[in-house]
Amino acid sequence: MRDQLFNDLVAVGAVLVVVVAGTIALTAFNSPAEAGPPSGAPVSYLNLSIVINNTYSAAYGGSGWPQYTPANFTVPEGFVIVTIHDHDTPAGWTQCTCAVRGTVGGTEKINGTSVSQVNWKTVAHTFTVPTLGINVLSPALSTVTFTLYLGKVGQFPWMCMAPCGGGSGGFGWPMFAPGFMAGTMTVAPG
Ligand SMILES: [Cu+2]
Repeated sequence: MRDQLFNDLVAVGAVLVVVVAGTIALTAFNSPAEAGPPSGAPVSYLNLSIVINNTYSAAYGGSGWPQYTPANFTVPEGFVIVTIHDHDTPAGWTQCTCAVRGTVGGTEKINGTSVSQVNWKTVAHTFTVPTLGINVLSPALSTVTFTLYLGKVGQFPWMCMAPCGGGSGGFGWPMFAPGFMAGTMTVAPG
């Protein structure tokens, strides 16, 4: 009887240790300090710019339209550190939930400061890959960096979800236009 009670207590203790250790491990993984790739891991780099393309202003009645350059690109599997140089102004996107998703650590750095949530008033564009659960917010006139872990090869469409186009509410061209606010990220074997 007494031995059974002792064994039960040991079992309960073991479960508690596992739960506490797991919580500590998860907390460590989510902390901004762990937002980059592990030290020593192979890393690739991807540089994107969001520029104002004036070529299309006459045809579409605007004073230049924002364009991701490049919009179609290839990166190897594994850890990729992405930089976005955003040269545009805010989109005025009041409906933005503005939560960073799908990056290593669930964060992005805006001009060197790590955040998991972004002020909607600053947001000009997003880099969103629905099939990979990636959502990064790009504030106006900023430099954004974040780390992705890409675990499978293939072609993954990305798009900008901020209303950065013309038309009512800003959801007109070039929103979702391939080569401007949409494209394909190809993940090649590492
Ligand atoms: Cu956009």
